[in-house]
Amino acid sequence: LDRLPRNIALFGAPVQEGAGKLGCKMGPDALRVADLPKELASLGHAVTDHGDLTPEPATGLTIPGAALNAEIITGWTRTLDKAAYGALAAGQLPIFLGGDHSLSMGSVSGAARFAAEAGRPLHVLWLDAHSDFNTPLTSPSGNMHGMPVAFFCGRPGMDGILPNDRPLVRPQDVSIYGARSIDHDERRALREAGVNVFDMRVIDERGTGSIMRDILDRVEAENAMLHVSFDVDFLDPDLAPGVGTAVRGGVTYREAHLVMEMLADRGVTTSLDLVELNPFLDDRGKSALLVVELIASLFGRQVFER
Ligand code: HAR
Ligand code: MN
Ligand code: MN
Ligand code: MN
Repeated sequence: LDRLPRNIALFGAPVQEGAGKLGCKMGPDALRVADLPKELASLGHAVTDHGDLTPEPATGLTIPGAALNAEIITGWTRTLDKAAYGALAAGQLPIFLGGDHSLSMGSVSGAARFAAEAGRPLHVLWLDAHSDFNTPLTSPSGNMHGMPVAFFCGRPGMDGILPNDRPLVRPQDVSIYGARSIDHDERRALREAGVNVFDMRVIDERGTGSIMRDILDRVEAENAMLHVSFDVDFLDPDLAPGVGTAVRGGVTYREAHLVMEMLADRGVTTSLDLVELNPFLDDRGKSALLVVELIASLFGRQVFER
């Protein structure tokens, strides 16, 4: 087991323009109120909260198709790409407190840029009810929180947001875990690209332990870096109602803890997003508190030391 103390850098990313409902911009503060920094520190990690980032101004962009608020999201993507790269280059483990899931366009791209320079592959574990593999040409909504996986895998249609020759993530290095809402064109594109999709039916059938073991064995075998992107709607909405796009039939309390505990056992996580928490839709803070509890498991809290 690897439970070394980490140098954790927290960055708030109060972006909500990628989602169809307002409220995600309160996410970073809700996670702070739920005591995320203190929980991480109590596990022995060094924690620095860098406060909230602000998006660069970005204008003059033309994106064909439906991409709502594309200039604001572009600004955030450029800011977050730099923050992720900079933190990793400084030997830190960055945690991005969202904010909607469009923020991963930047955080994952920055991690991919760092990994490419370090000569290591970047794997992505995408914990989500959705697969977020739309482009402006396939999106039924135009909401950019449904597009980040497509963006960092280099699907066409989002030119100019970051340099087109940037390091990408290989689709076969992405594992989507917890999916139960995939659009028609998205499904075909995921299959053609070779993204690993663990939908709820596969999770029911195989169980969390077997799937996570396979994902983590591959990370270790390839000496890959691992970006974990935690969309709160991967959890069942009875447990975590504070999300804008709830889909029933989600991951249970124990399944979610087991995902985190197995990640902690391997110590392979190198960067993390906490996204889609919408405090306006929450029930007395219960979703924020559950996220903090799960992140404590990811960073080493155990029921019984082994
Ligand atoms: N697939 C739908 C769309 O693209 C819904 C996307 C909802 N996305 C999130 N993030 N909440 O996972 O519009
Ligand atoms: Mn998502
Ligand atoms: Mn989602
Ligand atoms: Mn989605």
